Amino acid sequence: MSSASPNAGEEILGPIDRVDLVVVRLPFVEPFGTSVAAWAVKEALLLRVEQEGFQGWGECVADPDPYYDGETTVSARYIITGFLLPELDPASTLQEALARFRKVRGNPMAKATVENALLDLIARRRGIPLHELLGYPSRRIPSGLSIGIQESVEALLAKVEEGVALGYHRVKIKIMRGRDVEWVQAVRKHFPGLSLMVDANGDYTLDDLPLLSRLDSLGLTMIEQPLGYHDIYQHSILQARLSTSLCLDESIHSLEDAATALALGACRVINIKQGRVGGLLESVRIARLCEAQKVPVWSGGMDETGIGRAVNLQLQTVDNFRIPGDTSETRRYFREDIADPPVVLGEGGWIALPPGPGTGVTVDPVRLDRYTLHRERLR
Ligand code: OSB
Ligand code: MG
Repeated sequence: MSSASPNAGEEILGPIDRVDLVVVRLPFVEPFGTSVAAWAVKEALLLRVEQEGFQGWGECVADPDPYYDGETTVSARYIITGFLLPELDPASTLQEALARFRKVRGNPMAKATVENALLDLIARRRGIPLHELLGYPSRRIPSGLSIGIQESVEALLAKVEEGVALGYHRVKIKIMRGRDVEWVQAVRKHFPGLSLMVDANGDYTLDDLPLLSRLDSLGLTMIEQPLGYHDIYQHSILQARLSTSLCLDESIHSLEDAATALALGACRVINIKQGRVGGLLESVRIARLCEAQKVPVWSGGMDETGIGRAVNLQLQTVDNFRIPGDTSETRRYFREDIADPPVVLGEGGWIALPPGPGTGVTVDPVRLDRYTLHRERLR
């Protein structure tokens, strides 16, 4: 196992010359739906920090609505401007700044936005890629598709077919009450050997055990977040009743949550969304805790623009991110994106990290302008 660079957080931050918040809204190629809601556009809060000509970008994974998580673009702006940025002291290190963030309870998505922007800036001024700053060598990244709720079984089969043809390493399909067992059975029947999983985004309860048991015989690699979005304990009861691995997403907001889930046997896999757990450094800690207990992790997506998508790629160089995540091509979501290069599948469905310092992507100012809803200069 490589060791996370002990000095990733030991850089003196120095004075930040400029800080901007930008809200972008990009149309999706097609709406993306979960059991909870459907989104037709990607609206995201971006944080840009500039120092001596170097830029760092952070993309907040919160939506404008609280339908995935309680944090929103508006709450994140409030926390970032009112409580996180004021804690940044030019004379302190990143680690010291993050330690001061601890007095701000919750709000991991807001914290991750600031941490991402600063890590990107630090990596760029050092002239190294983000994965190197974290202490991990480059490697090729497996691909994975997340298919939103579809209108019919036929539509779902067509989407799966398309993903398989493109060479995705695994397919995840969203399920919800009324669109579950029969739908998954149909996919399994047509694609017997496919690495297939489902994500319920918390749509079921323990009363649904008979239904969930029917999913258990379909050879799924895992069932993601079947029960309540904040629950760990009931998942431990369900996991004991199923042979298929459960994977927690929404319920895990920190290293402590992950430790609780593992101790209770609530899941055998964890979906790490770096934004949901408060940033890359907490993600690395969770990945290591899981590795020590032989629990695999994977990188979850929040249908990010090119900025967040690149961060998720960099994170997957960390040991224990061995299984495919929600890591799909940019063009599945956006006809046009704000950062280059786009994520594309290469030979065998593998994805190459973009070369270059920081996240490896560059924000295009013209396209950024085109999709900007509003911006504010904070410094
Ligand atoms: O539950 O994993 C989820 C997207 C938005 C909200 C919740 C989820 C998702 C995804 C990831 O499934 C989609 C992607 O980034 O490809
Ligand atoms: Mg999920």
